[in-house]
Amino acid sequence: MRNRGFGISSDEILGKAYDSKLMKRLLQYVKPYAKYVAFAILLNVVVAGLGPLRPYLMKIAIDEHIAKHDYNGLLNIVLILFAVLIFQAVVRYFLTYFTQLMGQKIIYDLRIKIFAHIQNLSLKFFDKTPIGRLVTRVTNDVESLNQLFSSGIITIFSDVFIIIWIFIFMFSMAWELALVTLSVIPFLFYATFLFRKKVRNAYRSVRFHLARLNSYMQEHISGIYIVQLFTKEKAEEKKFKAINDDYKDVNIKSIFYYAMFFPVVEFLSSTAVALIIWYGGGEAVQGAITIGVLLAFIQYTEMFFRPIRDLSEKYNILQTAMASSERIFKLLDTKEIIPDPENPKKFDKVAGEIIFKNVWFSYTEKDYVLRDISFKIESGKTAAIVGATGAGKTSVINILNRFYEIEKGTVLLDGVDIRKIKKEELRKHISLVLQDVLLFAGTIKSNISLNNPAIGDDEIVEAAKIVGIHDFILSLPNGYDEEVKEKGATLSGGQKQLISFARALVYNPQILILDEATSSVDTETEMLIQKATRNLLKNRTAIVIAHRLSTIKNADKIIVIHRGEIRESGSHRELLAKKDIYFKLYQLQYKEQENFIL
Ligand code: M5T
Ligand code: MG
Repeated sequence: MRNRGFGISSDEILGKAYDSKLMKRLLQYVKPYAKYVAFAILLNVVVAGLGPLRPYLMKIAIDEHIAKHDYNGLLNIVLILFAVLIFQAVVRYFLTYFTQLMGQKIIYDLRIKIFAHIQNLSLKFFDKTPIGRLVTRVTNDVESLNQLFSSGIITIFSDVFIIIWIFIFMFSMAWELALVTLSVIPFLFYATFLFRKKVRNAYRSVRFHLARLNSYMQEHISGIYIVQLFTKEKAEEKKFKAINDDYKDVNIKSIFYYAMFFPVVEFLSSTAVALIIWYGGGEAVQGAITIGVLLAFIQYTEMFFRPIRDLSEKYNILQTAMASSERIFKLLDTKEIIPDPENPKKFDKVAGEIIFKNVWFSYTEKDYVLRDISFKIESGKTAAIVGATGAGKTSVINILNRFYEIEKGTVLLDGVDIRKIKKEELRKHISLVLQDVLLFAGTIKSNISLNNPAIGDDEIVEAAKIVGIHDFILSLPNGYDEEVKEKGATLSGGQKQLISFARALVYNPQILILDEATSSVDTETEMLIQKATRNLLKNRTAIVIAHRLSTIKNADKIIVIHRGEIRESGSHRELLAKKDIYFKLYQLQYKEQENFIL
């Protein structure tokens, strides 16, 4: 299992609530939808303008018409009010629709960009990055940006606009009353300030514990086999319970601040209203202001507090989005990509000669896994690599495919340094059957062709016949269209291997690599494969890695690797004659087989 830490380090960062650099970068993704943004802002301004109009109309209705017993005039105002309400509803519909549409379009682009980027990263990156973290980038983080675009940023415009608008109405109606409303503002600012500070910390711990919960879940579900095998369910449940408890606690804590904040704002706004009734009521009694103005003020005061309360909510959206975008950009900035050359060498056809020249390589920059490896495989020949577990056999192949970059030395394909060949071109000529077979969710057919449209059905069937899995596939209820579950869960190890074998074949590569390709099939199947392989290897360059020496006896060259170094190489006969490592290995296995037979 690859390194799977708790994966919290980067999920935990909580930068500034507003970072102009990040915002500038984010806006790049909004740019293609500038028209939507302009439209949404326009609609927001309209909606914001319509709201404060209502108390004003009410004031006119009371002062000019009700107070003067003007029934017809009142009816007109009511009709206008009604029209305003309907108009407001329609505008709101468009507003919601367009902002959401814009948000979805932006994050759609972003998800594609992230996915494409992740796919091109070097395997070294995946060795140290938990999968869950990458999934979070494409899902949660992108989603919080959606919130920012669809409800955060744009509605801030309308909130600010509403506040300004209410100010104008209030001051033009009665500036003294306006000042009374504003008297509670300092308290409100203070409450908001405290709330933001507390919530920020709480939010940080919520994210931290959520990341913990996620990685724990992920690791246990992917390792469920082991958990059940060792009947660890109870113990794991206990550990989970502890993590779950922590998560619940921090959530409750953050809810506490919300639960406190909203009543406080409510209380302040009620206080402001009470002040208006007290002071404004006095004025009205003295005839300094009209009843209509008093009622309008009460409504304005209530209206005034709503966007302010919402602003703190938006502040959170902004903050979350900033943290998310920081993580997304960090991922997009990861340059752990194995570079393609500027002027790549093109091949019409490769002959398939492979040369390793003094190659040094390590996964961790500390211990060399391969030391000074040099060998040559002539085109069309078969080389076998043997050696103990962990000797470095798979690593040789990882390098040849340029999944990893070497530290020193050169690898040549037909005399050309593989760093001078585009990765795509290089890998086109190489087929690989791996130790761990990976099947994707799809059909048997799509797993053989990997959905390459250039590969026809007959080629797929032909390949399946050669590796001897055709009959098995036909015996399935849906034949080649039988569904394969994720990771090929419905197939046996050997069946999966044969399918991956057909996959390698169907691409008709000049170079074929088999890494333990025959290790998990029964003897009969193995013989079948061996027969097919012999045909297959004809006129191709091949590298075969197998623990069972009987399978590689016929190789043109056998390379013996021990702890990352080549200790011997030559044909089966030559190596046996040397009576050294290979000889011992062979004897050991030979004896084992004899024992087995006896
Ligand atoms: C050689 C280390 C591994 C071993 C050494 C694939 C891989 C290997 N290693 C890493 O650190 N990260 C990796 O992703 O490298 O490993 P190998 O080349 O896989 O050995 P092998 O193929 O000869 O072994 P086996 O068991 O397949 O016969 O020290 O830890
Ligand atoms: Mg291996």
